Amino acid sequence: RPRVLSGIQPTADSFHFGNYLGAVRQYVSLQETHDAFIFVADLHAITMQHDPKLLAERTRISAAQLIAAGLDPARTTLFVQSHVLAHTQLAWVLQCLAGFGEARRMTQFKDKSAKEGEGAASVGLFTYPILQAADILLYRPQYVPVGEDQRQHLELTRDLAQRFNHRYAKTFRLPEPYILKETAKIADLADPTRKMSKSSSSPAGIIEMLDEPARSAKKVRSAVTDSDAVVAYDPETKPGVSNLLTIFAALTGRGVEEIAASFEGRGYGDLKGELAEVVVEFVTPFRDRTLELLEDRTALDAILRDGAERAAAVADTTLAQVYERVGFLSPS
Ligand code: AQP
Repeated sequence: RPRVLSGIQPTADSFHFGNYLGAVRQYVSLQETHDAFIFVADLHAITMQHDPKLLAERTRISAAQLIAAGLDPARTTLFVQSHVLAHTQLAWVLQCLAGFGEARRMTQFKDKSAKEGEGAASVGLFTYPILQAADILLYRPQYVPVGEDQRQHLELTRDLAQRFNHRYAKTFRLPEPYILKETAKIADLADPTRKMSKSSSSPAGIIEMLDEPARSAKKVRSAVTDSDAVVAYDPETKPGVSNLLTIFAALTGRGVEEIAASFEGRGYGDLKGELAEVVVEFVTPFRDRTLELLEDRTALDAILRDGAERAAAVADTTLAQVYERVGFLSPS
């Protein structure tokens, strides 16, 4: 079975629809046909200022949401990034291979550091894509399911893998991004020209999977659209309506054109009303299941412990090869 790997950060109390539709849903469907490794990226979560009292809890909440979304920990190796030490160890080797200039070109760093000013951003935020490259390369996956915003980081990962293979010996597989066109970029409901994002969306722009379903329904009903009142799919000229149709299609398994056609002669109010119902039907059981999983922390922690053991068995083998090829003296 081909292998896939991906991670998600525990930086909020809930995943949002962008995380779910852009990434998590693909993890769940890919586990049917692939050997899947999915981790909660807690090391990445400290690259920006964070509250240590919340991090462990959010890590558990993230794992519970992944299981509630349909990940089966018996089939998928589900683990916490900081539990597998090889991630930071390989990251160091890759940092020594990466150019300062190429790391500087990463647009996510530019965007995220712009808020506080580059000087105030952590070095960890700067080297984040290199840790991400280590996360991926350790497991030698064929595919990495992500949203469009991660494409550039995947390119860097491939460049570093190629450089290592060329400089030392063929060690890493070059992974391909697995990006589903339809849901690659879920837009902010209040500002549909931007992506839905936990750090930059306003509360009205983001649907959180664990929010009160009635609140999410209200956000859908107040989503920003446009003034021509024709339900049609055209992301260029009608980003708001098209985003609603994208979410509608993803949650129902229907096509955007077919949904748009079913609203012929009706207005945006009808589209929003029906989508609000679809959203409530979808998030209610998801939320119940997540809360139920969080009630048994011992069971959840045991799943993560088992996942970390399975992950470390793979990661440590790769790291040992890397250390040897780089020329480190073996401690034994
Ligand atoms: N709006 C989105 N549309 C589609 N996919 C998205 N992803 C995030 N936003 C969208 C995908 O979700 C996965 C997990 O993301 P992450 O945990 O790395 O968080 P992120 O990318 O940092 O998520 P945010 O909300 O965008 O956070 P900020 O605002 O901090 O940047 C990834 O595969 C991502 O592509």
